[in-house]
Amino acid sequence: MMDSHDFEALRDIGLPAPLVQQLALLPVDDDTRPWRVVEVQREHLVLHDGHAACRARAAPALLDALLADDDALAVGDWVLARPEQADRWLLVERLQPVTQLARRVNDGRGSPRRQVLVSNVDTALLLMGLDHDFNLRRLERYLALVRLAGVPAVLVLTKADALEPAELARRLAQARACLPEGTAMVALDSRAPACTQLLAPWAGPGQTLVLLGSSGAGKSTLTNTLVGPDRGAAGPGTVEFQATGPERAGDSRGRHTTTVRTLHRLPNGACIIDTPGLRALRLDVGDAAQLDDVFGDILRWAGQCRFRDCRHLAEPGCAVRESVPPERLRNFQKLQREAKRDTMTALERREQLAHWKARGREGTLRLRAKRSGQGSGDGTG
Ligand SMILES: Nc1nc2c(ncn2[C@@H]2O[C@H](COP(=O)(O)OP(=O)(O)OP(=O)(O)O)[C@@H](O)[C@H]2O)c(=O)[nH]1
Ligand SMILES: [Mg+2]
Ligand SMILES: [Zn+2]
Repeated sequence: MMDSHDFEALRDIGLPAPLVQQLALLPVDDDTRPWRVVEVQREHLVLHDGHAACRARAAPALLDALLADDDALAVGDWVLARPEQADRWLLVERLQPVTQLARRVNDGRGSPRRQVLVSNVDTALLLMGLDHDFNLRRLERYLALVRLAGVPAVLVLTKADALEPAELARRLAQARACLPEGTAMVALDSRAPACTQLLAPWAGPGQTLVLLGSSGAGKSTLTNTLVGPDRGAAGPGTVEFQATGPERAGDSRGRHTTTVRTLHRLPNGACIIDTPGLRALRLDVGDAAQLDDVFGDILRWAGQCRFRDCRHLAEPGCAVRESVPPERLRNFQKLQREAKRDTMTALERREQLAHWKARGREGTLRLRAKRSGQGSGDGTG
């Protein structure tokens, strides 16, 4: 077992109590030590132990075992590694994450694969620009992502400096209406030092935050602001300055400036993970019913629909359609369809395909019959 000194340094970079217990139970020899994954590159990983960083590669057996479970290493993970070469470590074990944010991505072979975005985060800051980036349907998707992972979210509306007061108030009210009860919301200028104060309630010592949002929302700008100008004094951690994207004339959409997820330390002992803007966010829903929890208002109104099995499409007496904004309802139904498609088994998928093909054939036959019917009608009439 490791001495308490090491635990203290690890706690400094966010090691939570349940994982301290997991670590204490693992057989650790003199060489094998606990680390946190602070960066995942295609060819290597960067680990940190609270004192210093090192490069590592993952043991193939570990990668295979994770892959078999639809799982993968991610920034924020706690791992065990031992020295392999002078300047490289071998990652041999991954501790079971307390939380994991994941999406589904198409791997080009039909069924979408689960991709882990980050592990072991206490709070997700969902960044959305109050400018052209402002999109409530996308916000609902992000809210669902974090809710499915059981991670509390804070909506951070950036570029508050760019709006007239009346327009600002209107957008704040719209965003507020989309948030589940109890979800906090702040509006700020990511470049302003005041961000540190505004986000302090979620950035206490030992806390890990992740920044999520589309490209250009201001994630790297906010990371730099929170890490502060005194980067060296922030102590160990990846303290490189995060490159930020240029401001574009006409619109302020980003250009995918950040390409990898990286964990940074804040001066007060919290950790923050900067991420690249996601081009597509397909939810990783195990069961479509899980979405009910994200759209709690829809579920509540559904209890008052006239028909018990109301699908809120065209049924009379539908309380949901009367009370929920139509775009929100459509988004909910779209996410449900996606989730159902993703959770279909290969057999169900084949059956559905066969069904549609048969419908297509029937349609063609009907069309032909109609045409030939018309043809004969012409001849006799
Ligand atoms: N006026 C204003 N500009 C901002 C604010 N936040 C970010 N910006 C600008 O928006 C541009 C994009 O910001 P980034 O921090 O690079 O965006 P990002 O979310 O990291 O984008 P990706 O790395 O591409 O995912 C930069 O030019 C920032 O200076 C803000 O609150 N107000
Ligand atoms: Mg960035
Ligand atoms: Zn209904």
